[in-house]
Amino acid sequence: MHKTLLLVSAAALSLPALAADKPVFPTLNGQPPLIIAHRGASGYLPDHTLEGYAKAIELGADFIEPDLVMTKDGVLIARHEPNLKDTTDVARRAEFASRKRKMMVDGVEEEGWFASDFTLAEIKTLRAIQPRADRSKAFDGQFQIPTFDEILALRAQKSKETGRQIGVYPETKHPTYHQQLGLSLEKPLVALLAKYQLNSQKAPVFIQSFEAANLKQLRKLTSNKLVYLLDAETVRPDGVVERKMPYDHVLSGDKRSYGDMLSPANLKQVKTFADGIGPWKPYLISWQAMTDPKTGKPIDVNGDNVIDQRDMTLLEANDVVKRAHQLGLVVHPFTFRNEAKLLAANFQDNPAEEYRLFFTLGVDGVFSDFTDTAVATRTLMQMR
Ligand SMILES: [Ca+2]
Ligand SMILES: [Ca+2]
Repeated sequence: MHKTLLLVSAAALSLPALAADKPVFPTLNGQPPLIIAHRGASGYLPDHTLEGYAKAIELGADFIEPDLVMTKDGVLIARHEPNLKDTTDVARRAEFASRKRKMMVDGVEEEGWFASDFTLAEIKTLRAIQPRADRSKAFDGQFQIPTFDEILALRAQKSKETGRQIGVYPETKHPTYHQQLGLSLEKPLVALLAKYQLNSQKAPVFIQSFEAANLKQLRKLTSNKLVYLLDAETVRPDGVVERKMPYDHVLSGDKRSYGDMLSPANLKQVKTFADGIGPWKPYLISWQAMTDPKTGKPIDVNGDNVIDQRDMTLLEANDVVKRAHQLGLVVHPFTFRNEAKLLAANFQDNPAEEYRLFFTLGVDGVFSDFTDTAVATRTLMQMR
């Protein structure tokens, strides 16, 4: 066991060196990478609130990132899931007890309270709560659920106040599910962007989706830039990223997984309907566990009695960023977080090292829960 520990601490020191002859940020346009405030300032305040987005802007975010679902009366609101049970106080509201039910979301049965069963007026009586057990609950019950309209108004106001053009990076959540409910997200989304003069290719906007079919629909409705998100189930102990099927592919009988979409031929196809990709981090730099040769199970390398990211070591970066850039696609991986248990052994509990590695690789932006850490690391690298 001691030998294993020695091996890992040696590996932990081996982050790629910065080559002096290379640009600091080898992005597609040569500009520093964008800091995208994932769900607002979600490391500090409950996800998807006006207060959270305002805080992220204050911390220096280039873009704020609302996830969009729809109310019963057809209003776009910001929530990570159509199911309100984990991010609002709906479960504690006696007046809504009878709304609890089961629904199929992308082929998976869920129980809870669904946005599509509530009017906007009802949604406005709810308050946001922190969904992650390891983050502060101090702000639970204080903030309302914002509409996309309110978010765009905040963006306009903050752009004026700060003199920076704050970008907006809306995601269509479960677009097929919403279409099947008769609550399509696309046209209201495009109309609201137009209301705020953001409906052009040059506007500081990226629209993102986990469904290629949805991006193809959007391409016909808008000239805004589009980003194809690539999810996965997990990373196996040997570093292979586990297959996950996009729901639109499941419905159309397309056998390609998200990972398959990164092959040279498929990435060329992605370029026909998107301006960029938003891959889960291991699609660019994977990691592996040290395994027990007898059981094949991961070993608790740092000896803290839990197996987590700190027991994983990074593999070499692959060529996805390079190939995407050759096609003219930007690359915005997700999600960067400060918590030590979410950082591979190589980063030695320092989230700045993770940003540094991905910025050096040439990513064009990062989805971050901690805008301040991302901005600070980018600033330090610029001063090199
Ligand atoms: Ca999102
Ligand atoms: Ca451990």
